[in-house]
Amino acid sequence: MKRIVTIQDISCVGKCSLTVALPIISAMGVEAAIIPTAVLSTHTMFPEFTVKDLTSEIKPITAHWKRAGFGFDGIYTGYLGSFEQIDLMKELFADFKTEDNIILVDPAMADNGKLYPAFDEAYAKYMATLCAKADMIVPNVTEACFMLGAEYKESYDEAYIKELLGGLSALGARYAVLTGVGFKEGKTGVMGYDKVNDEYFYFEQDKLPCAYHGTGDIFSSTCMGAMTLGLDWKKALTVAAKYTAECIRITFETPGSNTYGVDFERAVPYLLELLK
Ligand code: PXL
Repeated sequence: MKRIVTIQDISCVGKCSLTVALPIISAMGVEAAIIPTAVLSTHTMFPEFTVKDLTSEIKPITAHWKRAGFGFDGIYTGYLGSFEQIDLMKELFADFKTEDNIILVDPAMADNGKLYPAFDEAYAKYMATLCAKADMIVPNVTEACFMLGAEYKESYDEAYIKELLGGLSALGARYAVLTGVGFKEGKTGVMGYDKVNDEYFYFEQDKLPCAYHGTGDIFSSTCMGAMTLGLDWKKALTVAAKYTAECIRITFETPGSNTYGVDFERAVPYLLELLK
């Protein structure tokens, strides 16, 4: 069985980071080892939340894993909390990267033109140095702009997106992927660039008139699972985008659904269909 390790926070209520990565990756038939970087009562989009930082546990955990000889087919980082945690992830990559495994970095830290409450521009620039060490990176347009110091635009053309992809790709990862990319009214999608084959890929879907937190984490978790299962990168992006869209659709169409995260649980059968 394939095994990945994912390193991000646990937001106890909120359906993001580890509480979506674990169930999704497990449902895909991939073992998910975790390192929780912090425990929060909810994600940081709630008006109030508690945080217990777990940075001091990271090194002891990875040191034990090294002694035990554990290896991983995938390494996936999401929301992190500090410069120190970014540095620890660089060490973890150096310790557990092999020729065959894949490192996916989701620089989860911003959306809709704004950084999340816990972060500033210096953090975003530092996150770019972690992206440099990945095989695949999956920022949204906001995160890409903060990392590259580029102007954030709400409406744009393909040239703008390709320029951002060029900047991201120059950081180092083979696959640079931008999520939430729409060129037409009512459409959204994902666009990626594979620098080894000098190839772009765009997959577009209908955009629903709603937005939820945690959808980026659903996309990256699915993408990590699919890449680990050996799907071609374009197929992995397509599966991840379709599943994310279905989670959003199910949530949007159910009166009374929570707004803090999507009902990804109810779309798991659809995800498994996509993998057949
Ligand atoms: O990637 C979403 C996310 C994860 N973890 C925490 C968050 C958020 C988004 O706000 O606050 C703690």
